[in-house]
Amino acid sequence: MKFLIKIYLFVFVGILLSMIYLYTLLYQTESKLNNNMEALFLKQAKEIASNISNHLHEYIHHDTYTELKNQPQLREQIEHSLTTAITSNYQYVYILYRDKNGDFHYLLDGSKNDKGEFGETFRVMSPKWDQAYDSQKRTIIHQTDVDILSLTYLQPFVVDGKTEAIIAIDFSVNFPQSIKEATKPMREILIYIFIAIGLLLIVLLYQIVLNYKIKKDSLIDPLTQIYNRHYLRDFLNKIRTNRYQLIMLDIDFFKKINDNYGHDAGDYVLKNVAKLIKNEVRTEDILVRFGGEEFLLFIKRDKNNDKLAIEVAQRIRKKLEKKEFDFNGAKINVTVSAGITLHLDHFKSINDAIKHADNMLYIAKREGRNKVIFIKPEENALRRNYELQEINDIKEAIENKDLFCQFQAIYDIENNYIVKYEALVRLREKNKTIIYPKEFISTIAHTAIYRDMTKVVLEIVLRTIQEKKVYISINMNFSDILDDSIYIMILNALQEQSQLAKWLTIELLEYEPLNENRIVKERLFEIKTYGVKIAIDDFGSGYANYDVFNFIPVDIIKIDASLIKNINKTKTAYSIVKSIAALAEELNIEVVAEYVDSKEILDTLKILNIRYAQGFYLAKPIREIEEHDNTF
Ligand code: GH3
Ligand code: MG
Ligand code: MG
Repeated sequence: MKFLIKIYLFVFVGILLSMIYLYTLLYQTESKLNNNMEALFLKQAKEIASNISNHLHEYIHHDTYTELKNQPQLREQIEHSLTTAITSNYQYVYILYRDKNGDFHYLLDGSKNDKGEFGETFRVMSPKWDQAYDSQKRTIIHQTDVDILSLTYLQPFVVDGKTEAIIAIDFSVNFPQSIKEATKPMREILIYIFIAIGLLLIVLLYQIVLNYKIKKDSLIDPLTQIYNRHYLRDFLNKIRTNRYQLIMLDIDFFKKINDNYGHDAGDYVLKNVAKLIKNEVRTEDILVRFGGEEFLLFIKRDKNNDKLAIEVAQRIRKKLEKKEFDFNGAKINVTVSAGITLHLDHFKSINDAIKHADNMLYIAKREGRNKVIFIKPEENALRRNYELQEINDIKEAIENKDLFCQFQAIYDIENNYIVKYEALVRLREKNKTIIYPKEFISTIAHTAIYRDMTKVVLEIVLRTIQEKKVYISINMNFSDILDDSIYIMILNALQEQSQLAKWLTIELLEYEPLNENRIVKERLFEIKTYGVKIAIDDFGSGYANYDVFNFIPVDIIKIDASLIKNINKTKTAYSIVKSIAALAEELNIEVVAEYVDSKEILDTLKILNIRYAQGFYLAKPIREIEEHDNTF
């Protein structure tokens, strides 16, 4: 773009200069021609005047005026010779004298028309007449008409050192005008060319501005009016990475704003968050809308402050935390999480540096959101690197389909047969070791990876039900149910394969008293209408929260491992299990005991009339379920 403007300026200045040059050239030619003409006239005039002067000297001896006055024939004779000098260009040739009063009078006049008579007064207009008379020097008087070259040549006639008269020759020719007329077409062509080029340049300039604007618009996000990803690509090609620090910002729980207040409110918040961020940074910092509600901020390095990006991110975080957005009366609060890359040049590529900021952002999300995370060069480096490595490995494993399920049988211990399996997610690492969920779930909780994982497990479970015709339990938590994409995936699967529904149980892993109870409740009821069963996992851990029965349509409760483990050891555990079993019977809810790892525990459960159990004593998780002859 700048290059185009340079060329444009270059052409513009070039044309302007050449026009000025052509114009001066024309002007110079004109005045040169005029000067030449003038020189020619002066040469001729000088000759004529000298001839007349010589002629006069032949007849005049002392007093010119008196001698001429007394000799009319002499006057006639000399006047005749003056007349011979008259041509169309030299229309007036005459001789004047000055009287005592300083007035000029005709002595002789060779003119054909308007002839001045002897003694007739001649009113001089220029002081040069007197100068010529007094100085006895040849003098030229220029007339000022621009179109006609008009000069008067004066030559004093001196007898015995005294100025007796002055010979005057008028030259007039409309030469300048003829030149002007001759050059007129050229002048006009020049003007036309100038106008044409001017118009062309205006059109060109308009095009350039238009192009520039279109290009600029295509680089600006229409909603937030900040740069978009197209710009980012250009920008990344241009920058020297060591000049910047990088902040990746993401609005926390933004989806809830859309869900609770509508998409317009979401847009409004997004726009104003962008504005707020923009106000917190300098003009040399670059803000890009990286994704839906994710921003990339390139902070120009400050040599004296290595932590500038951290300070800026914290400032933005705090400002946003305090800010309340008012959308049509709704008061909306948001927070942001930020991940930072302080040293872009420590990475192989700018993309790696961005990925690093993204990983930091994941950590900020996982550690509770409304946080700014960067690698502290000192003590935290090892831990963070380890976690990052982990996140990346998990991400990679999911992408490579190295995620799989093991299935643990749930027995009917009264009748001693398998009623169901619980799907347990596993990760196979690069070195083929198997990783268990408790080792990685907390690392990826609240990240997109977690969501992807849930989806993969759901697919595996549905496929296994289809293939093996067995009842399977899948683990989910509230946030899975609240996640639109997971919820929609469940509904789609149930609608497409409604015969699968009754084979599926959803085990809700955690009971969080969230504000979204209403949404979870509605969604669970909806899922249940297809025939899916709902189980409460780890029931009785901590304090059994009976409130759960008020809003979740519970079919099954799974008694927490800590109670089962201690069932034969402490009276409390035994009593709690017993009361849970009684409660379940009262509410017509099935009970499953987890973690049954001995015959003693199994026997106690039987005594307590608990019908279903699961644990190492009964069966370990297996990779493949044998095909059952159950029919759909
Ligand atoms: P987290 O704290 O983990 O970042 O949760 P979140 O809900 O903010 O993140 P998530 O990525 O789950 O959801 C982002 C949502 O932003 C999903 C999408 O519908 C919404 N979104 C993306 N672009 C726009 C937009 O231009 N306008 C509005 N109103 N919403 C948008
Ligand atoms: Mg977000
Ligand atoms: Mg997001």
